[in-house]
Amino acid sequence: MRISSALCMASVLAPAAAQEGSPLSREIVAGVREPLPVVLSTDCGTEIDDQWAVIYLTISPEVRMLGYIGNHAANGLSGAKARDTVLDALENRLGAREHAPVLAGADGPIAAFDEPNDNEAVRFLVEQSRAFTPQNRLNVLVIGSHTDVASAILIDPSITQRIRVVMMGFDDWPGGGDPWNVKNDPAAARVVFASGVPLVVGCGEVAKRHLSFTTEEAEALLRDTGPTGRWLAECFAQFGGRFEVAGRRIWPIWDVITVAYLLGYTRDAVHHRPRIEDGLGFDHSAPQGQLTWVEWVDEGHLWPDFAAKLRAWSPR
Ligand SMILES: [Ca+2]
Repeated sequence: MRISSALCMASVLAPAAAQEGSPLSREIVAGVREPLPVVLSTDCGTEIDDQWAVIYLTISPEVRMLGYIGNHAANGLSGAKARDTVLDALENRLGAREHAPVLAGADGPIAAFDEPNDNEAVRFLVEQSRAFTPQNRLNVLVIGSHTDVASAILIDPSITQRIRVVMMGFDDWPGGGDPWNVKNDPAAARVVFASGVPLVVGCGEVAKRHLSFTTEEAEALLRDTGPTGRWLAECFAQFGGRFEVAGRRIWPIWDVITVAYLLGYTRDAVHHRPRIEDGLGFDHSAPQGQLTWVEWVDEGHLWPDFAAKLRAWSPR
């Protein structure tokens, strides 16, 4: 897990092109539903995948971005650095002149199960949530640690009636385990699990199975999508991490599993909600409600949708 975005070249403009519709976008165009309100909590700058999620959400007409929160990670990433990396993706790489607020969240984990890390991003999240209801929830996408969403829950427990959390984390079902997002603040993840807030989990195993590319595959997807897509492909090529799977050298775009769920490109199952053990495995002996687990991603339609939106994007 290393920071690589700073090595990549800047980009500014992307050409317009015809845009294909996702299942959700067709519903929105048909007036069946409104764009989905989203606040993103991200450790952008940890790796290369958060930038894909930031950009995909921002260019999707199915989504109404209300804010972006940068949060800490174990490689020394601070809330402010994550915020600045989001701003770089939005303003320098995507060329967005107007965008939702981008705030710095916590610089480290919560100190205890009942001690929030109070900061401007947490207050922002609580305030944004006030416009929502149990029937019309704000989607909080968590693609870093849980510190800021857990702190919001601790400061105002009633927020669990106004948001749902869609997170990337854990290795797999039913084992649990986690190498990064949950590990970076296990107490915060336990707060979220215990709070009863509606919860969707996209795990590492499913992301690896459905959202992985070789360098050549990423290049092929993005080469004709304009400067933003070419920058993402360049970052992917420069990033050092690769798994060897069946003779292919691949790396997953982990965090996009949350965007895939939001846009309707996944299948999922409802399970009981386990407790998180000290070693981050799942304890199934005393469930605390339910959760939704993403089991499959329709990458055959997801990635063309992303590429079409990049081609259609005009900086604004
Ligand atoms: Ca991330």
